[in-house]
Amino acid sequence: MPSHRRARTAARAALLPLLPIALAACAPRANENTTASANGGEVAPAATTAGGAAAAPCATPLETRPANAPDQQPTFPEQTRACAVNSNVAHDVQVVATGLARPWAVEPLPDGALLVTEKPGRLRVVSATGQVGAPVQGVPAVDARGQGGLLDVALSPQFATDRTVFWSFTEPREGGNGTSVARGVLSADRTRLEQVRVILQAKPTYNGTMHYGSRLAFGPDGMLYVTLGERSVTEVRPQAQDLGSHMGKILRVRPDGSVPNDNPFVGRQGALPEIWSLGHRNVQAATFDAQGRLWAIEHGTRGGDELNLVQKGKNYGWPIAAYGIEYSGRPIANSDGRTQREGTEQPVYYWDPVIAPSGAAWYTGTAFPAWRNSLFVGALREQRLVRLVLDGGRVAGEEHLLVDRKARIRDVRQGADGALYVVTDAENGELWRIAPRR
Ligand SMILES: [Ca+2]
Repeated sequence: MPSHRRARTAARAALLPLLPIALAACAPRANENTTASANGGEVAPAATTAGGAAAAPCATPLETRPANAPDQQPTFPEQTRACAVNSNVAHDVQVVATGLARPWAVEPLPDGALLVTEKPGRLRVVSATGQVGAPVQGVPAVDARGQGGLLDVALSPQFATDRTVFWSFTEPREGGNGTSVARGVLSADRTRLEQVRVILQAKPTYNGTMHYGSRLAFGPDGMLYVTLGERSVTEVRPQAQDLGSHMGKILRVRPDGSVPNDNPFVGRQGALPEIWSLGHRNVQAATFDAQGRLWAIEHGTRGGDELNLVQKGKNYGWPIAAYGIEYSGRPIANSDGRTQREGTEQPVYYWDPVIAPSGAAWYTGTAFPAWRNSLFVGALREQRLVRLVLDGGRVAGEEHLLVDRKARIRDVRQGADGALYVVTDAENGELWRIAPRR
């Protein structure tokens, strides 16, 4: 958005003489009682410090509530509490379908129908007019206890010709369970999956019910990226730093599950070759932008939900460097309270207080010109759809949509019609279509 960038630069230049005042107003504690700007689409200038502790990002941040972790500071000003933006986009929310059991993912099909996973283990086709089909046959059994179940679903990049579907799920195994990925061919009548086979099994098997990840995203390189969790509990979370475990990793495999030769840890003694990046907590969003870059969002502890730009072989810190505090209120056990550590990457953005992010999509459609190149993120705990505006690799603005609906948003995807599709996390979950107001 060049015009937007110009406006921002001009605004920053105009405000330069006021910078000391802005800095004073931007001390993080002072933000708690300020009112977010509710009008104007402009992004206010970011405050920067001349060395020393980083300032809060913005004089009018959207988030003004007390932090979960009040003692932590961002590493750079735009890393948290972005400026409030208001796109003033008139949109309608159409309830396409109801009665979906804990829907976890929505994946638009080319003809306007949608695939929806239900966490208890069912995959359904919902027609463009909202008819919910019977469960698609051929889905292997899942362990649906706790956070487990049938999770993400993705179409093959060649779906138009190979009709192949990929899905992630909590696989019941000897001694516990684990995140696995399967593929199958959707029958022409869309009633069953054929030639089903599991192509990836995250190791090791563990006997728990939390932090499975998992989103699936195909990159422009044709590879399948799989996000995972670290199974949450203190005894296993250090495996997020262990290249001999898939826990807390993002993996990259060919569509048949085999390992590409150019993965970063191929040939390293003791390393699992599927690993693309490490040091993640529980990654439930993954989406490629128009430049082919992978963005992933993970659940943090209190005060530590993260947006990361995921790069080959990089370490994203968990649990040895992380924002947030333990649910007990203590510093994160394995990090000694450190938010930075050499050899680990900083998140592009973090939410404090947390929103509990799940599902994300870069918007590239034409139905909402004002939303082009925005990153949409579903929020469970905060029950809204978050829109992030990025500028130069930093978050320049944040807007919250669908707030009045008070629903946990589990996934968001863009349809072929340029509308956004959302599923809500509930026993009686819903599928919504967000389209321009007519
Ligand atoms: Ca991190």
